[in-house]
Amino acid sequence: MDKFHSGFVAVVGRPNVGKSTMLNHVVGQKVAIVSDKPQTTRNRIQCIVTRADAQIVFLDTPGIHKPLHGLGRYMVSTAKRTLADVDVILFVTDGNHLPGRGDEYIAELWQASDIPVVLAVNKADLWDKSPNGEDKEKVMLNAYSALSDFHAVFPVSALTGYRLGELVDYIVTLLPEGPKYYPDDWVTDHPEQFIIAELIREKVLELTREEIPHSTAVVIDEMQAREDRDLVDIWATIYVERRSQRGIVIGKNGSLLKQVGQLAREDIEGILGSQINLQLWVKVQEDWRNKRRSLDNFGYKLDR
Ligand SMILES: Nc1nc2c(ncn2[C@@H]2O[C@H](COP(=O)(O)OP(=O)(O)OP(=O)(O)O)[C@@H](O)[C@H]2O)c(=O)[nH]1
Ligand SMILES: [Mg+2]
Repeated sequence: MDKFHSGFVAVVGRPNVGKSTMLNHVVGQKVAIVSDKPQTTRNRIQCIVTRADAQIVFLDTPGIHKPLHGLGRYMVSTAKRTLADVDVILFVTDGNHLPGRGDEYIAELWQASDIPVVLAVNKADLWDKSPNGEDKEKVMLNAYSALSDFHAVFPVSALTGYRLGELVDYIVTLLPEGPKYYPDDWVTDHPEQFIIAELIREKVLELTREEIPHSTAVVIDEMQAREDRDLVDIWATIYVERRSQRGIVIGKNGSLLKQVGQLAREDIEGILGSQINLQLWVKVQEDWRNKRRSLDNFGYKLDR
């Protein structure tokens, strides 16, 4: 029998380039939340792909940026530390824009290591393929390839799935022989409560703007299955940083909070496979992004 291959792949890049979208597509399920706002992912999120010949554990990371507060420092540190102990690094970039200082900064992070780095230039679906269109593909691939010494370069689209299969096949060739770390049907090793809190946060991100998405944290207070019927009660609290934000998240007559609850409920029911009753509260935790104890309580805890 052929040998089984397995290993860990750090997925890094600037915020908003499509790392989480890509991993959800590869796994075939929403494991990591996604939004059109930068700095959506805050923790390292495992996305597990198991095939007959291999198991790949992708580690989705927060977009690397210049941090302005304690939460940002936690996020960037999480992303950087993920680079240390993996078999492959997958560098994801936005092929709709030329490389910037942020990409250059990230490409320097692995200069001293000998871990193979694969470049995925994402959002290829936005390239103009008309006969008279400029050859954006060539321009972007050349510009990003010049940032570092890459093992391979793939133009991909996380949205359509364009060439993602090839990318994954290639990554498998870089993995060592190894065991199956997780059972076949696992897509992540995060507890259900983590995913549920993230899905609620995703809906707040989707429905709000400016500072609110960044000021929001979600905590599951309690989760309990009813004994007499197929229903799970979930109590969760959405934390914001200021009173004015609380009003916005609740909305006129509670309308925005209701929308958050409805959208989140649909997603959560899909994951749990049972009906849920979701009760949401909104509370103010002043300036929590700069307070160590709040960061710890919300799960943004660095080993110090
Ligand atoms: N057109 C297009 N849009 C994409 C593609 N991949 C991702 N996006 C969009 O880009 C935005 C950011 O996607 P995310 O997956 O949240 O990006 P991320 O890199 O995980 O961002 P952070 O978690 O903030 O670091 C979303 O609006 C996605 O729909 C793609 O291949 N094509
Ligand atoms: Mg993300």
